[in-house]
Amino acid sequence: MALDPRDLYDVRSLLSEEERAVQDAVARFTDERVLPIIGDCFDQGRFPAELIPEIAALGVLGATLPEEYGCAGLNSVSYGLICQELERGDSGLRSFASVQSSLCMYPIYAYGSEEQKRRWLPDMAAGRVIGCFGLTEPHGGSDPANMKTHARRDGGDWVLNGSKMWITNGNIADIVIAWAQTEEGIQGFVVEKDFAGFSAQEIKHKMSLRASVTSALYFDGVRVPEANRLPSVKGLKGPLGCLTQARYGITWGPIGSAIACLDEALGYSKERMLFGRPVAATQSAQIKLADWARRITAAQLLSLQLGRLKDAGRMQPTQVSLAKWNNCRMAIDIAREARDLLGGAGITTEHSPIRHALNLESVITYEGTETVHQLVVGRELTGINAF
Ligand code: TGC
Ligand code: FAD
Repeated sequence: MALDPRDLYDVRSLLSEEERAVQDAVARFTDERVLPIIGDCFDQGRFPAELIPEIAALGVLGATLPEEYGCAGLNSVSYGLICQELERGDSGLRSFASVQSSLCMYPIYAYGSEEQKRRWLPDMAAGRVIGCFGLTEPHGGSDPANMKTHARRDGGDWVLNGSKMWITNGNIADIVIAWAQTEEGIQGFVVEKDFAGFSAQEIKHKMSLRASVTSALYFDGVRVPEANRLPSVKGLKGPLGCLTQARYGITWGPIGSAIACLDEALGYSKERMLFGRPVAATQSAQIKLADWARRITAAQLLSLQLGRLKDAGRMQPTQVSLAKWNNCRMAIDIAREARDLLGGAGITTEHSPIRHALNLESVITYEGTETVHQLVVGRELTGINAF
């Protein structure tokens, strides 16, 4: 029996029926609704916001949160498969879903009051309220402990001043999960877009994640009621706890990008006739294709085991760092090499590898750069903090 080039080790046989059904539903959405338009969206620098209601209807937003808040109550492996299938379409769509689910709905769920959960989560699951996550600041995203944005108490309210940089969804968001330094340490606030003194400015001229909105956020004396402070966490572990959730999903996403590139280069190299034979008949092309399949297979097994550990409540941040580092590196290398195998045709958005390669420049940078994750693993092994 021929093996599936997208899944040489039949990892799919390790999935439950529900996990397969989730994967199939999102795969269908990507094939039918994303792939036909995404090259143009990337060209035009446009996030396809018209797809948000369909994404929400698939149960993607806040997928792992409980049904009592309007969410799908899926397990972490299903959430990973969602990320993989969305990113097979484009990293921008997976980014949208990661930010909404892991960086905005998760902190409201994990650190918010019951009232905050009931107020925001059902509307966020339905895509009626969009969130963004403001942690990174212009002077250095890798070191969020050096946070300048601050909030001070003023009567029953808080007053926020500062700015955030490189914020996904910034200009389309109804709420910001904004992290600010306070006298009691870093705290999270839900800033609503029409609060006086808040503004967002879209970042233009991006060569990466062009089908995604990225913004700078400004807080100029923004008055935030106490009811919008996330009460159950203080300190850097608040935002870092959200990053662990999002980074977990990002270990799966680039597998989708890499599969898209393998698929496309495989098809192209079988058709492209050079020196009287298909490019796929050359040893150098086959070695490349085989090497990509090897790296994709390893990444699939890594993320699946990570997901099983997460569902068993045993996942550690260092394990997430290793998988985020490995899988982003795997995917960006494959996307670049697939672009090469397509020759000149590989430089336009008619084919996906260059789009994926450019997107992955962001994916390997955000949610902790490759260096940050290497140093997290190094710290775990040696017990020495080299940051
Ligand atoms: P450190 O001393 O290690 O830790 C401070 C406190 O946090 C706890 N902690 C974590 N908790 C949960 N998950 C993690 N991954 C955690 N890592 C640390 C830790 O236990 C401690 O708690 P406590 O109770 O003892 O206070 O902090 P550090 O300053 O040494 O951290 C170093 C470092 C470099 C690892 C950290 O600063 C870091 O991860 N930097 C990278 C920042 C980053 O990834 N930013 C991402 C911004 S969001 C984004 O990019 C969204 S893109 C989304 C999209 O579009 O898809
Ligand atoms: P810097 O931290 O300035 O890093 C510069 C270089 O220094 C990197 O190569 C880094 O690896 C290296 N470096 C850092 N520390 C060390 C060290 N100790 N030793 C050696 N080298 C080191 N942030 C949010 O808060 N919310 C979002 O929604 C969001 N979305 C994003 C979307 C996009 C498209 C992009 C590009 C970024 C987004 N980010 C977001 C920001 C992202 O998390 C940061 O870009 C990332 O954390 C790196 O921070 P920086 O860009 O300031 O780089």
